Order: sequence, then structure tokens, then C-alpha cells
Amino acid sequence: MAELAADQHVRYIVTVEKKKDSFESLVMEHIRLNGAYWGLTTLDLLHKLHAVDAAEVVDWIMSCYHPESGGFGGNVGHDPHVLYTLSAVQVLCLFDRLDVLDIDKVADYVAGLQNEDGSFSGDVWGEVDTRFSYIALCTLSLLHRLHKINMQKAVDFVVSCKNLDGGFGAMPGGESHAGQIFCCVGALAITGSLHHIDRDLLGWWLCERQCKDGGLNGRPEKLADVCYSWWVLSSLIMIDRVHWIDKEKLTKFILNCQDKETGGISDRPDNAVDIYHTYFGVAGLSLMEYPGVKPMDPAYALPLDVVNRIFLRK
Ligand code: GRG
Repeated sequence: MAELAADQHVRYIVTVEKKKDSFESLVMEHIRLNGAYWGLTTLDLLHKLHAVDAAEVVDWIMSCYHPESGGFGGNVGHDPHVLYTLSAVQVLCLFDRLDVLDIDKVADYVAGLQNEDGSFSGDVWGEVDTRFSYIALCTLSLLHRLHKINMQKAVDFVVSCKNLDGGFGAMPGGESHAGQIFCCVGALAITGSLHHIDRDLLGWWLCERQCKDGGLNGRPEKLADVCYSWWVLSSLIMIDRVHWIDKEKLTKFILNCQDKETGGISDRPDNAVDIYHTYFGVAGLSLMEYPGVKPMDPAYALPLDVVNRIFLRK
């Protein structure tokens, strides 16, 4: 079996960050804070977070902050949204620098996006999606501020998005999709509400995502994509059914998506690499306990030592 080209991936991540006028940097301009979370978490998983200047990263993160609302934008001068607020909080967790935040202000921004039915909007424009429920719960939990929302209603909304096949969609009646399933299972895990899940039914739907090539897809009849290694495996771990996947075949699929010369991982073999798939490939390997990669927490999507530091201060 091919091996993880860890050094090349580290070099790829550090150079993508520096090439500000490259194609990848340009297409990621509006989601740069998400990109920072993907790249920096990968570095940490590979024990190389020190390859970047922590103070410089923290300064840049704070330049995306909107003190009047308490939220973060995807880049400097961009409007705030919960998607980027979670990434900002996660990156600050990696560097153990939550001290730079006005925690109550950020938590109030997120809590203020909860709607009457328990759902969350992504920003002031009001789009509702179970992604935002997960993001709100994850952010507030990392900030120790879950008490600022109506948690029962938040859980009830997520449960109302459960389908007859055991999966979850973006809203009530929405098609089951592995990405949304991660969000709903993660939200229920964070709130201690996993008893709402039929583990065997959902586990079966999730393990059926493994394709002949060993990779995982996001829903029936779709092609495998490295990113589902994370969305599907993390969900299976949270419901204790990860042994229903052929880990060896999936590991091979991910390793075959690497550019072993210049680093990076793509969605499927022979495609162009990008930072998103590099992160989800390494994160998937982490969930399968690949040697040399730090273990990850499946609900918070951060290295386990970072999550332990936050909740246990160890
Ligand atoms: C902290 C890890 C982490 C996540 C934050 C943003 C978010 C919360 C979760 C996103 C979950 C999600 C919906 C993931 C799916 C992304 C994806 C590859 C969508 C593509 O969907 P289609 O329909 O592709 O274009 P398929 O694979 O179905 O053909």
C-alpha cells in the first residue's frame, strides 16, 4: 500500500498559503477562514503546527472579526457568518488562544441566530440549514456558552430533520446526505442527545456509502469523494458502528488520491489536489488511526488533545 506523504502535504499547505495570486487562493478568497481551519488543522494532525507563525495567524483571524456583531467574516472586510465564526474559534482553539476573544460577544452573536422553532440561521439574511445548527452548538460548546440558547428546541429541530431511512437532511423533509448527517449526529452528540438516533438503521445507510473502489460517497448512486471519509466515518464513530466499514480499502483509496511529489490530496484518484480534500483525507486517516497522525474528536472536528485541553484543561 502507498504511504502517507506527510512531509509533502505540509509543504503544500505552507506554500498554498503564501501564493496569494494562485488559482487556488483566488477561488478561496471568500472562504479564506475556512481554508485556514482546514490547512492548520491538517498541520496539527501531522504534528507540524509550528511550521506557521502563531501570532501572525491570530492577528489575521482577528482582522476578520466584526466587533459590532460579534461574528467573523470569511476574509478581511467580508460579512460575518456562522460558517466562518466556527472556523475562527476552531483555529484559536488549535493555538490555545481563545483569550483574544470577547467570548460573550461572540457567543451572543451565535445565540442570536436561533429561531423560534429551534433552528439556526447562518447570518442576518436568514437561510436555515442543519449545518448551522451544528455550527452554533459546536461553537457555543467550545466557548462553554451552551446555556445561552434553548437547547431543547435546538435538539427538537435537528430531530425533526430525521428521515425514514435513518439519515438526516438540511431541513425537515430534506434528502439524507452524509454531510448533513455529520452535522445532525454531531449536534446530537454535543448536546448528549444521541438516543434520538436508530444506530443500526443509520449505521447501515452510512456503511452502504462505501463504493467498489473503497472510497465513500455522500448519498446513493454518487461517486466516491475523499471528503466523505470524514463526514461518514465521524458519524459512524459517534454511533459506534465504524467497524461496518472496510478500513483497509478506504485507506488505500485516500492514499491513492495523493500527489506524492508536490503534496496535497484530491477528491478522487488523478484529480487536482486542493486544501479541502487534503484536510478531509488526513482527517479520515486520523479516524482510522493511521500511524503518525494525531487522533481526532469526531464531534468537534479538532485534534483530541485540543478538545481535551478545552474541556478537561489537560
Ligand atoms: C467543522 C468539519 C466541520 C464542518 C462545519 C460546513 C459544515 C459544518 C458542514 C458541511 C456538511 C456538508 C453539507 C458537507 C457536504 C459537502 C459536499 C461535498 C457537498 C457536495 O454535495 P453534492 O450534492 O455532491 O454537490 P455529491 O457528492 O452528493 O455528488
